[in-house]
Amino acid sequence: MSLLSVKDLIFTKCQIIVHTHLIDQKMKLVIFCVTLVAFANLANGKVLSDPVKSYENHQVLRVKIGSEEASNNLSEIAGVTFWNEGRIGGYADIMVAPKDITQVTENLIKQELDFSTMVENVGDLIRLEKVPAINRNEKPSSEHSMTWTEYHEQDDVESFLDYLANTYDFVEVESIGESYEGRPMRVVKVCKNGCGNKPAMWIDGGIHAREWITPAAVTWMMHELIDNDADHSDLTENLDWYILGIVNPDGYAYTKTNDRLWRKTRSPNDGGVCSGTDANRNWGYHWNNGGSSDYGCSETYHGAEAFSEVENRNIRDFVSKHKDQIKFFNTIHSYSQLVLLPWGDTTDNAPGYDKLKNLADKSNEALYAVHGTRFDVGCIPCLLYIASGGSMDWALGEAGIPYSYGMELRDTGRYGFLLPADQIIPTAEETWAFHQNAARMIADEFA
Ligand code: 0X9
Ligand code: ZN
Ligand code: ZN
Repeated sequence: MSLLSVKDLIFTKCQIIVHTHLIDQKMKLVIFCVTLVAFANLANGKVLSDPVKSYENHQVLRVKIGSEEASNNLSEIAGVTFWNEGRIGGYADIMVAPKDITQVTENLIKQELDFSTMVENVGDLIRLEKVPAINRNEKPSSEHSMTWTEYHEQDDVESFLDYLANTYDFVEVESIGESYEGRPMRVVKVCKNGCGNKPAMWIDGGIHAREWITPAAVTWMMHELIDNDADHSDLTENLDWYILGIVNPDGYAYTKTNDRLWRKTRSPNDGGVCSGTDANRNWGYHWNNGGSSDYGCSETYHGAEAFSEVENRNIRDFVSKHKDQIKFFNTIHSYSQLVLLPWGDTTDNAPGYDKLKNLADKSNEALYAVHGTRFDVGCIPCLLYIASGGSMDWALGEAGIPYSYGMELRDTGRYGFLLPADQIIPTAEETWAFHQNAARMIADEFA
């Protein structure tokens, strides 16, 4: 028996054990089992050859941000990596390596910053996230390798896109170019009687590599929209849909192979030691106007110039070509449970604010009705922080798309970017309810 099958055997056995135990025992068992699998991998030589960044015993702390001074003090403490910068009057989530915990907590106390521990060990959550959810009612398709009970690689997503295009005559897949490292970027186009004759919806996920729930939820919505078209055919009769599951495929691949918490693209920064631009600071509308960094190693590096990133240019060119048709634009992130309205660089109301807000509020009610998940609606700096060069600002300000949003999906920080796989479907269901309502309002206004 090969070592790989030893690993698979342990995994299968462990899953059976897990499912037959009480809920409060489940987490411990899962961790135990996944550790066993990790040992099997080690014996297999896998871990030895993979330069995977370890987050063993890294902690996430939630820090109260009472004032601008508190926020500045926090960002100057060495050893602090932000998961969420937070807004004044809210909370920041910071990750700290085990070697820095003592020094960071001493500093927080010295600065009189209140904090609590959100995640004891990021390594545990990374292992937990690999555990597939129990598949209750849908059997995996024989025609593609995508499911929504675990997180998948891009190849599985692409096989699903091929299946959609080959199965439905009202679905086309259009290549809009390649990523920096040459991965495909393919938009699913859902158009009955040909594209271009109706108001259109744009949805994208995965601009930030580590926000794994977003390609998962966006591809599930493709499945719901298309495979279950008969349940809500008005949505495809009255509208065209353009959907991109993974905006940043290089970063996404890198989170699978090297660093689970990578955020940026993977293009090199000239002369620098660090790679990657924050693709959500690289759009050419009020680019580099606050809340982004000149420093190539920063998580919010805005790039050498607006649209330095090929991924951004590919989307810009596609969306620009259809800008008169596209009425709704939503770029999907995680985490924090927010519906974000433009702008990112000012708290001034965007043009059409009342209508933007009304559509978001109504659609948020539909979202809430599904699983009782609470999202807040508001402008980016109103709920988070100043962030210029984001895609939704470009979509409204430059492309003139009237209903432009960003969404931050589950959760509010218990798992953060590392949402367990059994939350993929519920998250996708509520996000879909938001879009279904939004689509009907767009159709009412424009169709
Ligand atoms: O900082 C960001 O780019 C977004 N938050 S995240 O934690 N996902 O990185 C917030 C910016 C708001 N823009 C959009 N959500 N489009
Ligand atoms: Zn994001
Ligand atoms: Zn459900």
